[in-house]
Amino acid sequence: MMSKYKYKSFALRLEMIKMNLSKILLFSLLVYILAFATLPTSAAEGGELMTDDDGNYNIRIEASQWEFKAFDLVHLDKLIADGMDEEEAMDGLEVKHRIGSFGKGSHIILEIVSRDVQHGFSINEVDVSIALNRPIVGSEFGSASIIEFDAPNENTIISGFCHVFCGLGHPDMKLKFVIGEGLPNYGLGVFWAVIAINTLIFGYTLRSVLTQIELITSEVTTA
Ligand SMILES: [Cu+2]
Repeated sequence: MMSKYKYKSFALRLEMIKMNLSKILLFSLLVYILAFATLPTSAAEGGELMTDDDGNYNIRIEASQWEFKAFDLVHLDKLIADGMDEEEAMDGLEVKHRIGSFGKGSHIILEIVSRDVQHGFSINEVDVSIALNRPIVGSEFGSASIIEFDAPNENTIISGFCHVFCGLGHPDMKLKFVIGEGLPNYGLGVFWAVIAINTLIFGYTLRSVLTQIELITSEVTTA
C-alpha cells in the first residue's frame, strides 16, 4: 500500500520536474537567442572615410521609407577612377545606421536626396535641418539638398534623423555620425552581463532540479 503511493508520487513529481525543466530550458534558450540577435556591432561599415583635396568629407545620403543609406562620394570617385563598376562600388560603400569616423572639427558636406516621399534630415548637435523634395514623376531621386557643417571638436556621436513624418517606420530613420573615436560603447558590457545572469539563473535552477531528482531517487530506493 505504502510503496504504491510512493511510486505514484515519484512519477508525478518527476513529470512536474520534467515540465518545469523544459520551460526553463526554453526560456534560457530564448534569452540567449535574443541576446545574440541584438549583439552590438562596433565594426565600421563601408570602410574608412576619405576627404577631398580641401580636406572635406563629401557624403551622399539617400532617404527612402524607412532608412538612410550613406555613401562616401570621395571614396566612390576613387574606386570608379580605379576602374570599378559604379554599382559595385556603391554596394561596397553603402552604410546604414552609423557612419564614421569623421575627423574631429572636420568640415562635412552632405548631399541628401529622397527616393520616394517627402523626408527631412536634422542633426540637432550641429544645428542643421533640411526638408527633402520627393522625386517628380519619372525620376528616381528628388532634387538634392546640400548641408554643410563642422563636426564637433571632440570624440562624440551626433545623430541625424528624419523630422518629416513619412509613415509607419518614420522613427527608425536615423543615421549616426561617429566623430573621432566616438563615445564609449556600453552595449558589449550589457550583452555579456545578460549572458552571465542567464547562465547563473539556469545553473542554479538546474542544480535545484538535480537535487530534487536525487532526493526522489533516494526516497524510491529506500522505500
Ligand atoms: Cu520620416
